[in-house]
This record gives sequence, structure tokens and C-alpha cells, in this order.
Amino acid sequence: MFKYVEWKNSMSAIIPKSLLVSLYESMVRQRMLEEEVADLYKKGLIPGLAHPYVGQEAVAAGVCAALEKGDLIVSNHRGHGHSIAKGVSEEAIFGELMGKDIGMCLGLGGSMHSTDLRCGVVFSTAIVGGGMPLSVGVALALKMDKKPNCVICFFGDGAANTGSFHEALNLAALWKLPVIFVCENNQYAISVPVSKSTASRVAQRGQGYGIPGQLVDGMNVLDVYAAASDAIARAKRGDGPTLIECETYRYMGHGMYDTGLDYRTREEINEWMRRDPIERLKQRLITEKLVSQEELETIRTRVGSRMKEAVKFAQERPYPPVEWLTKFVWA
Ligand SMILES: Cc1ncc(C[n+]2csc(CCOP(=O)(O)OP(=O)(O)O)c2C)c(N)n1
Repeated sequence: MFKYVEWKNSMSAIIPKSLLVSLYESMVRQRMLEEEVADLYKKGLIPGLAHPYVGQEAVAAGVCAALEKGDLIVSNHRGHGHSIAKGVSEEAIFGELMGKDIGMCLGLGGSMHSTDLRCGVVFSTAIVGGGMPLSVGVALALKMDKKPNCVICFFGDGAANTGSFHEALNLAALWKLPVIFVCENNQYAISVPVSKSTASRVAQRGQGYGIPGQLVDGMNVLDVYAAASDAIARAKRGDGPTLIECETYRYMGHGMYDTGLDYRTREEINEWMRRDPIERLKQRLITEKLVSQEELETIRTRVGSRMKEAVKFAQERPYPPVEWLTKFVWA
């Protein structure tokens, strides 16, 4: 009944080259950042957890590229890619993960509790499903303040099976709020496959609340961008929320501590990696002669050196003073 929404025809013909290049760069930045995070984690430099976003980059890149200044996002425990795509600096992300004073939350939040209001990252939450009702509150505030903006709520397929998903969709639909629910169906909630947890397509559930539900190839950044653009335009017209399900895959384990191989086969992982979003966009840009291989290589090299510099910078920063532990606590 539900099919992928196809935006493939000539998408690259109507997207300007500068945007195509920035979509590529955003995905490369997200991937290279996670490679550094994995390395820092192995060296014991990240206290706390970190959940890698590798494989899912097209979702954050495509959605955030469709946003305008003043638009907001609510992220979850797998949020490094969301932050990068929304314009947070590498230094602020590495700093936060390592608990340093230049972190997004001054090093006090860690990977799963990152906020950067200057970039529109309202917050991220480790409570699975917790971001959805809160994003409805953010959307209500935008509507009450008559702001022309919208909020994106990123969440996983596991979160789609919490009660708060249904409460959030119901209220957002009833009040026609400017929120877009983006489900990143990466096929697993920790080790539980979607086939063992989810009765229908997540996108299909939009129907129950009278809102559009779109199923998108989350390994294709142009499809994600197009779907997000439509949903954002709808929200800003005052027509209410949209539910987008992006079919994607996380290449690595659930967290940096997990190999991801106890509950998945290498063949399955390789199968998804053949649809790699970065490689797909790269091949398309080259085949359609929009960008040369050299230009793309230059971007990779530049991003790579920037990552190294940012890691070094964050590593050399001090930890926050101990008094900050209570400074931001309301009592
Ligand atoms: C309310 C709540 N229950 C359980 C957990 C433990 N937990 C952390 S991540 C996770 C799975 C989330 O899966 P999904 O929403 O699909 O996101 P993904 O990790 O696949 O990105 C669970 C159950 C939690 N953090 N919060």
C-alpha cells in the first residue's frame, strides 16, 4: 500500500550546484566526525555514551538543508549528525563529548544532551520518545508567537512505538502545529529489528491522525531533501504537521561500545552499505557532470583536516570549573 515517494526525476536539475555540493559536504562532515568520535572513544577520551550516526547522514543533511534561519530541531540520543547538519561547529561537538568548556552545553551535557540555541538545536534527549511531545510544545510556542518557522523532531523506529508518539501526533494534528516528525527507521532499536516490533509502516500511521505520511528512501539525500521541503512548506502555510519515515541503516553498533554484529549479519550490513548515501550522491554528481571528482576530493581533504584541528582544539581546552556543576541547576 505504501510506496517510496519518488522524487528522483531530475531532482539534481532543479537543485542548484551550490546546494548539491553543500549536501555532499554535510554528509562527509557527519561521517568524518563520527570516525573521530570512534577513535576518541577507543582512547577513553569520551566519558559517557556516544551513538554513531554513520549510514544515516542523508537524513540529517537532506532535512536540515531544507530549513531556513529561525527553524528549529529537536534531536535524540543519536544526534551528532543532526547538530553538524544544523550548523554546530565541530569544536563544540567534540568539546561537549569530551566534557570540555567549549562544548555545546559547556561540557555539562555530553553526547545525548546537547543544545545549541544559536544554531536552532533546541535540545536533544536520551529519553526514547521524549522529544516528540516536547517538539509539539516548541511548535505551539512558534504558533502562539506568530513566528514564520517550524520545528523538526528526529526520532527512531523504536521511539515510534512509544505512547508519546501517538499523543504528540494527535495534538500536533489537532492544533495544526508547524512540526515535522522525521522517523529515522534504521531497522533496529538496539538489537530488536523493526520486523519484530512494528506492526505497520511508521509512515502509514499518519493516516490515523489525518496528516500526510511519507515513506522516503533515507539513503538518498535528494529524496529526503524534497520530502522535507514539501513538509516544511506545508507546516509554514499553517496546514499542520507531516510524518516522514526515512528508511535508512546504521552501519555501526547501537553505541560505540557495541560491534553491532551479534544480532545482524555482515551480509546485511554490506547490502545496505552498497546504497551508501555519500557514494550515491558522489556518483550522481560525477555522472551528470555537475561536479568533478577532484572538487569532491578537495572537499574531503578540507573536511578531514578541519576535523583533526577541531579535535586538537577541543582536547587542549580545560574541563569546566567544578562550581559549574551547580551553577545551572535551578533550586
Ligand atoms: C524511555 C526509554 N526507554 C529505554 C531506553 C533505552 N534505549 C536507549 S536507545 C534505545 C533504542 C532506541 O531505538 P530507536 O528509537 O529506533 O533509535 P536508534 O537507536 O535506532 O537510533 C533504547 C530502548 C531509553 N533511553 N529511554
